[in-house]
Amino acid sequence: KIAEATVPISGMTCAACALRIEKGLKKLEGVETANVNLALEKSTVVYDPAVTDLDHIRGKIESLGYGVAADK
Ligand code: 9UX
Repeated sequence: KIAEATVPISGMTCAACALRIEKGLKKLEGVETANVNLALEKSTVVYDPAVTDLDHIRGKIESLGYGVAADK
């Protein structure tokens, strides 16, 4: 069963930031697709919970240099 999560992201300052994060997330094993909204400071990630989880997804965003807020 595929899951979809909304993950808030802080620290994005230009459109290329959003694209960097999208590309990074899509490279994560288990991530089907990822969309990052710069204006709304959030991402929507569709993933297979049997393969990856929110900890991995958040960790990837942080490793790229951005912040991840708590779940809303
Ligand atoms: Mo834009 Mo973001 O020049 O890491 S790519 S600020």
